[in-house]
Amino acid sequence: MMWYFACIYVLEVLVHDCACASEVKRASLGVESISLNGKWELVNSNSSVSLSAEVPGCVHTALQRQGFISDPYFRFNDLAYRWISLDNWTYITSFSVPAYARGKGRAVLVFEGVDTVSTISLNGVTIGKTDNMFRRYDFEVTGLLKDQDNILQVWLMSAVTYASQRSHAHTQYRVPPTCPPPVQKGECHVNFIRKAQSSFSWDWGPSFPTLGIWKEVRLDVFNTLRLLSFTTSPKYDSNHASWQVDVELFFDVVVASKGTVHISIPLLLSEAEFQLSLTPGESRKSFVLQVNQSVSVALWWPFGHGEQPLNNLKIAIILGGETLHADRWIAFRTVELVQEPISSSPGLSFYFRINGKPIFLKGSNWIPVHAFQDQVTNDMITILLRSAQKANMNVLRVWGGGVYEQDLFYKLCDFYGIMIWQDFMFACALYPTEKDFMQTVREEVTQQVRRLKSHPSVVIWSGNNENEAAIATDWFNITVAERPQYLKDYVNLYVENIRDIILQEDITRPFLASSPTNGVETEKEGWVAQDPYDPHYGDTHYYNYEKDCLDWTAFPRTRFASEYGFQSWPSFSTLSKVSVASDWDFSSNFSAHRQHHEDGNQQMLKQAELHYILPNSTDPVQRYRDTIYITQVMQAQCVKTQTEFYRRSQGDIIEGEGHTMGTLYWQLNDIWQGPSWSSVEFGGKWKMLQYWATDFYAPILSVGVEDQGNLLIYAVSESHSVMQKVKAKVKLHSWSRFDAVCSFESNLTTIKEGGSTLLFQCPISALLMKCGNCTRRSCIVTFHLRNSGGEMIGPRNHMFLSSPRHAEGLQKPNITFTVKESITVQSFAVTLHCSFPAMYVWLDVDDVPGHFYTNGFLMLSKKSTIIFESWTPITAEELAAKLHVTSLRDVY
Ligand code: BMA
Repeated sequence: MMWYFACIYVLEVLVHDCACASEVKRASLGVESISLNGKWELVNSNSSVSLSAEVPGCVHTALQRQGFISDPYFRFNDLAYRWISLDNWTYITSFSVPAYARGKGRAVLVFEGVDTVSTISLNGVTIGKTDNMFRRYDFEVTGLLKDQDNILQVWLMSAVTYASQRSHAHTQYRVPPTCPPPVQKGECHVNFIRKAQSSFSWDWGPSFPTLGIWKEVRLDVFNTLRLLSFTTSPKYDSNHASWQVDVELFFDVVVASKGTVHISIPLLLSEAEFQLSLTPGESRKSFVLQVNQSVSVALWWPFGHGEQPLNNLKIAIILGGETLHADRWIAFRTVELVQEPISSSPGLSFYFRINGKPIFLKGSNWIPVHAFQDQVTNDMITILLRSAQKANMNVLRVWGGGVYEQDLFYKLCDFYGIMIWQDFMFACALYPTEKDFMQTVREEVTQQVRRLKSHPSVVIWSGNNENEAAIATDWFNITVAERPQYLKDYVNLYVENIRDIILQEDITRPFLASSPTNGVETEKEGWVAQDPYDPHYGDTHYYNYEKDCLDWTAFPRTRFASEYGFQSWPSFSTLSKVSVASDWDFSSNFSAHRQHHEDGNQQMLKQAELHYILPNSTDPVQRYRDTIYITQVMQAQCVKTQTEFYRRSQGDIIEGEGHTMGTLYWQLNDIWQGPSWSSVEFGGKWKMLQYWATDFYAPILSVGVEDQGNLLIYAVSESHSVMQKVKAKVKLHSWSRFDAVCSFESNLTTIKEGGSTLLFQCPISALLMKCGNCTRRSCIVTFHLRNSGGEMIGPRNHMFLSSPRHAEGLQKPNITFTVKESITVQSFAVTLHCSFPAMYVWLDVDDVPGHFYTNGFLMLSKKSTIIFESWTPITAEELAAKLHVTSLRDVY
């Protein structure tokens, strides 16, 4: 499995992390923890299925591991195993409690995460119920414990049945949508349960409404008190040019106590001591540590803009001669979301200022890594985040239809400089607002904000995904008479409750009620704007599969593109793990089954066909592989064109639109092996888009466009200070020969910081006239930037003068290759030879984990060497045996 081999990366981080782990150390202050993780018993409702099951875990994983079912991701198994989620299941364990632990004054059973609806009993006594997978639950069990054979039972109700019952009990008015579209083959009423909304199916994922105990379970016993959690919020005082850190400690107190709290940041020579006085019950204590002004504080920057220094903040709580220690990484940075008038444009700006500097956000959207969250490994998270950073991303949006990610995710983002746009988990639906629903949501939001707010990577909270748009643009056929009720519920949930909690818990970050939204304009309009997609305000989501994606004039020149994208199919090696030979056809039942987006397969082919000749091999498997390839070419080219348009629009205001300051394409990762908008496949393999993102997200970039018959070449830079002089080198290449037909260069021009600068402009007709026999069809334009010293700056780029499907002179390139070990460990030099220029040369090493330095490239010389970095030990011969090379002209 590809994921497995990322451990080298995890090690790098864990070594970094172990010096100051952020966990509260429990075995102090008399708090003892007994872990109840491990093997439990699991039975279904009529006891016809009984097995042992790992906790943390879920029913599907247990059934698979014990051989009751095969891989749920295989072929049509999502349908075959639907029964699992329609049944109710009970987890049972028994445990002993040593005398010293039973002697403690308080005993609390802590469930870090139950998925989702359960009734929990200990020794036959019901101790509590759960209804929200995003919450931690603490149940008082003092006096209920025996020395041996304590029986703990967690009865889990089918999430599907529960959601349906709740929806039917909601009789006053409907809360749409009822069911997902049939193409998703999912379950109904997911908006009635606080569970990953995509677990009932999504347009990129299967329906696996899991049941389980997905996070750890333990018994905490203590006499005096326990520390529940603590948070740290660095704040900058611009008047005094100084930093302070607000520290909050959350206690569960049994016996009134007095003592002291010592807080320090050793590296910054900053410390302070505070008196602590606690009375029984839950208690929240706030302290402010002033950072020593004589020490200079190194700021945390998003990736590409500076370093990510992390400082260890230590806490010692001294009570009655005992000391409780806790520590965590903290970092210093400020974040502002700037929404202010822009000259010559109606509306408002929408951009992030980090440490006082405007930052263009480059990244993508993050969805759940697996349908079975207990199977998500550190390696999977690490591979994906490393992949994002390697592609020059500085932001990811944790999308609201999945889960709040695990701690490691946010720690790695702190470490890598990846900013997080954090949605709350509500998506593409309206939600009920009954008292118990709201109560559980309030607890969820409070807990999650307290868990995540200490991470510098988190830069914004956002209430939901597309629910403002759903009301504004009437996705659910709501009548005029019904509308006020839904508006009221919307404001109640996201504003009066979620925003209200944010204002109490964390005012150091901006909050948006939804995405897309018009920001402050939405607020003015009563929290549901007339048109949340208005390009003059806030962020937008934009999808159009029918229009020619190479026509940049069709894209809305938005302030901030938080979603846009195109689907593609994952590679053959990824798909073949969950399919059989008869599935390997684009018109097979399997191909239709895995496609959860209405007309998705047709849309991909139609878009591809605008510019490429569709694969026509007579060998059906070859044609299937080639079709996968062409969908990846189309996706990479479409997302590239749109992203370059947005990056180029950073400094522009054209007809009142522009000043684009963010691009997060939909979507980084996949939940299973199926067609989707992702750039990284399930298993961690990079699609062509991921390779191309490395280039279109480069810090300095050349962008070429055709505008009214002119070729324009821009330099786009995100740098704040380095004013560089660059020139564009432009070449025309014929498809039929290796040497450039002619070349041009622009004047040396100073490029604008944080914007785009036009370097080269020429009518295409004039260009072609100067280039011998070149026509729009027979030649392609390539270009790159050079600085005054002649060094190349940023990646090479290219532009077509006509559709590649009309390329004249393009011939089968007859690519051959050799593979040699290179000087660095586990990297290999793949040398390619071709007899004609080749377009979109794609190197595929099957399921060998690793990545190439570049891929999906133009090969305009006879020989080219590409490095492959392997994440697993492999020999050059083995790699060569797995290597498969395709180019555009090879598929027809
Ligand atoms: C957006 C997202 C997701 C969806 C994607 C592709 O609307 O928020 O809901 O998966 O589009 O359709």
